[in-house]
Amino acid sequence: MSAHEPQHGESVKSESDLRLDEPPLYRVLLLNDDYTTMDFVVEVLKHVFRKSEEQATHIMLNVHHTGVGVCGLYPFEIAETKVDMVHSIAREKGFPLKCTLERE
Ligand code: TYC
Repeated sequence: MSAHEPQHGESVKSESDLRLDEPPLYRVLLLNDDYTTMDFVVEVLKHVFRKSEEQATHIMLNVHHTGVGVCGLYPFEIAETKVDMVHSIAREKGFPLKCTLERE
């Protein structure tokens, strides 16, 4: 009997077994640029990524200072949709704001 086997008939899954039940997650990364306004980035983080004003401001300033920042972790199709939403609303307002995906 392995160390991971339950003792009294109950079913216990190891962390690696649990991972098999879940979809892989993707980080949505926001990239800095010199033209998009800080206010617009905060609005995007609030509306597309459901961040509070405080969280959104924190993420925006992190991107502004380091060049890149994490907006959230999502299954692939949701992450991809959010990237498309950011590009679409930024283009609408004439901002070059860019967003990318990265496997967790
Ligand atoms: N660097 C921009 C400015 O000074 C602000 C900014 C922050 C732009 C985050 C993009 O993802 C970004 N207006």
